Amino acid sequence: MMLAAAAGSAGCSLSARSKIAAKGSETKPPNFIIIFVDDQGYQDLGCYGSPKIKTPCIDRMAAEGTRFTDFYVAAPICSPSRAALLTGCYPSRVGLGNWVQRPDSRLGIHPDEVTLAELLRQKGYATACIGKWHLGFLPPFVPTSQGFDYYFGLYHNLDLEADYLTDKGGVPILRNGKVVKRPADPAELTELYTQEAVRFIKKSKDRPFFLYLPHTMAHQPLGISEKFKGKSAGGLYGDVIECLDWSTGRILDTLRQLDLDRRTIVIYTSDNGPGPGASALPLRGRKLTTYEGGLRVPCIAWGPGNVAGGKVCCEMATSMDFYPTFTNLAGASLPKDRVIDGRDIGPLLTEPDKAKSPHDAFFYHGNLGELVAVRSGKWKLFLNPQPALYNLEQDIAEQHNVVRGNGKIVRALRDKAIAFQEDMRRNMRPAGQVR
Ligand SMILES: [Ca+2]
Repeated sequence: MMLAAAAGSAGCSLSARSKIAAKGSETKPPNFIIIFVDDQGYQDLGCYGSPKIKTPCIDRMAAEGTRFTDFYVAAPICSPSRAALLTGCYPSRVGLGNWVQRPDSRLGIHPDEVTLAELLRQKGYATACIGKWHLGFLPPFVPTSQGFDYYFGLYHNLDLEADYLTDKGGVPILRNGKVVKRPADPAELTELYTQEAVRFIKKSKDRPFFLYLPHTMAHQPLGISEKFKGKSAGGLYGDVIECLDWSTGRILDTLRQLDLDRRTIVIYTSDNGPGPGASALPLRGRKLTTYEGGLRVPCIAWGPGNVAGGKVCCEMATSMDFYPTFTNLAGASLPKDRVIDGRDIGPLLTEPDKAKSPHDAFFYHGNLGELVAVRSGKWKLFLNPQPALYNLEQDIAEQHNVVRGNGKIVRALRDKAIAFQEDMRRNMRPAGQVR
């Protein structure tokens, strides 16, 4: 068993509490909620072994659901990771591998891409994005142009980007494109988003819905309200995570109160690894790197009756997989005229003990979209500047380069990378661009 799988709290090793049952999921397709926090470290939840930060609501979510140890996002940086989640593709596939969408960016997801929100909306889902968008702010690229009926939040980051916008009054909070407040205060955002999310769930309770909740926290600059300030042993960052835990608990409680818990699948994960002050232990590296700490993130799937309870899944899965998985669960059809990199991980959600990863390989891209490494099974090969091979099963912290004596494995992994690049060259699509 991998170290991370053993590092959980007692709650995470509970035996299955809820047997898989079709009940409640027969008549209507399930609702989907993706809670996509920002820059959270692999270890920064109780159920992933945090020594200081307390997350009882998320730990309970893990105890009632399935916790992934080998879950990857498609980029170690915000915007490409979000593009991958919503298109089911590696960021380079859709022309968005390069850094983030800054306030001077003219790019966004191409209107010809069919986002997860668009696919679900075609099946009658109510769709909302509440939180940090970061995928372009020009009219064709905003959430309400990309399949979301409703949007509340920030198009931008609050760090350096705020400087670009200072002379305009800073980064605004928007509701469907209209300014609600300017500038946004990081201390208020988690609670505001939560309030909006609960309102959307209540309003949409009688129809299938998709809620995408990309929190602005825990990205710098951190902020926290008086209610949560100084509560965590993990400092300001700990306070921020404990507030995200509270928020997640509010959402799960709302689902239970409305009797939607058996009809809803909730995902909790992060867009990339941690920034300064957070921990990806036992992984090496952090945000912006292609060590495990940059792209391997916590991920919990919850949905009594739809997701196995009390399980830890050590199979490889990715954020691109929700696109085909949720599309299939909703009875919608995937676009057939293009490559989709995500795979249906439905079996990992329902039978994590038996099912195998649908991925032969995962490809690690850097923050400028460059292909850096490939993983297949337990082996990870860095391709440049010279090959470095790690056995992640024995060496989760990537400390021992075992490239010597493993020429056959190195060649096999390199072949996969070359084939992937060839395919990418043939089947990549442009970003949307406003000139
Ligand atoms: Ca991020």
